[in-house]
Amino acid sequence: MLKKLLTVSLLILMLALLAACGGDTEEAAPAAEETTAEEAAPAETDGTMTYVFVPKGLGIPYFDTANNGAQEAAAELGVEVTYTGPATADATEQIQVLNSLIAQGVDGLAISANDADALVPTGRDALESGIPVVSWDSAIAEGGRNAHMNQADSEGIGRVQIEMISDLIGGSGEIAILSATSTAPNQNEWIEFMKAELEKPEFADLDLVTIVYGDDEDEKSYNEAVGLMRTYPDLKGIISPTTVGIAAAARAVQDQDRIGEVFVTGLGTPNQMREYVESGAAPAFALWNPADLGYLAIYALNAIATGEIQGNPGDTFDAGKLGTYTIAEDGSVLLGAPTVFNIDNINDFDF
Ligand code: RAM
Repeated sequence: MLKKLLTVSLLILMLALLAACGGDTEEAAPAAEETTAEEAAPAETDGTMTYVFVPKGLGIPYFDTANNGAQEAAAELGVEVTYTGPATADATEQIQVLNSLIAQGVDGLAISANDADALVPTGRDALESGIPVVSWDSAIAEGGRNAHMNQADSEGIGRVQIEMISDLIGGSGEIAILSATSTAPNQNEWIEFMKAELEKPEFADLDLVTIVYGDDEDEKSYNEAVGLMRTYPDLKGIISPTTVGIAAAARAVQDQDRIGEVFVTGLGTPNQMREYVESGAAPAFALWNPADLGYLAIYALNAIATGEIQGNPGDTFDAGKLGTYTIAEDGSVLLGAPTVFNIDNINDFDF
C-alpha cells in the first residue's frame, strides 16, 4: 500500500514538474514582450529630435538641393531630418502627408506650402499638439506656423525679374508669366510685386499679356510655354518664377527655334539652366541658394523645438555657418539677396 502511495506521489510530482516546465514555455511570451518594450525604449528616450522637411512636391531638383542643406544642418546639430512630401505640388495631398506626420508625433515640421491659407488649420493642429512648425520657401499664413524662412525680399525678387526681362528684350514688347500653381503663396506674392514694378515709368513699354500656370510639372509647363508662343506670335519674353517652369520654357523656345526672338528669364537653378544660358534661350535668371534656405530652416526649427527661442518676433538664433538671424515683426526670417546668373558666372555654381 505504502509502495503504491509512493508511486502515485512520484507520478504526481513528475506531472507537476512537467506542468512547471510547460508553464515556463508559456511564460516566454511576456518575457518576449518585455524585450520588445526594452528595445523600443531607447528610440523614445535617446533624445534624438526627429524633424521632417516637407517640400511642395517630390522630384523637383530645387527642393532636393534645399534638402541637402537641411541634412547638413541636421548633421551639425545631431538631429534627424527626414524628407517627405506630396508626389505633386498639391495642397490637399500635402495636408494628408502632414496629418499623418502629426499623428506620428514628430518633433518638428519645416514646410514649403502649396497654399498659404489652406495649410493654416493643419499647421495649427501641429502647434496645438506641441509640434513646432516653420515654413520655408513658400509661406503658411500667420497662425499656422511659428516662423517663415524667406529666401529673399519678395519685392526684390519681383523687381529683379522685371529688370532682367526688360534688359533682354530691349525695354519694350509683349511679355507673359508662366508660374507654378495658381495657389502657390510664394509665386503669387512675387507676381504681385512684378505687376507693381510694371507700373513704373521705366517699364511702361512692357506689356504683360497673360499669366499661365504649369503647376510645377515639367510637361504641363512646357505645353503652356508652347501655347504662349502660338497664342501670342509677337511675344518677346516669358518670365517664369519657378525652377520647373523656367527650364521647361527655355526648352520650348529652343525646340520651337525661337532663340533670339523669345527670351526666357525668371528663377532657376544653375545646373538646370546652364544649357539654356549657353544657347541664348534664357541668357539671365536669378535665384538664392536653396541649400542655404534648407539649412536655415532646420536651425530655426531646432532653436524653437529645443526651447532655445519661442519663435517670436525679435528672437535671435544661431544658424551655424550662415551666422545669426532675427525673426522680424511679421514672423519671417530673411535669408539674403538673390544672385543673378548669366554666361559670366554660371560656371561658378553647382546646384
Ligand atoms: C520651384 C518652386 C519653389 C520656388 C522655386 C523658385 O522650385 O515653386 O517654391 O521657390 O521654384
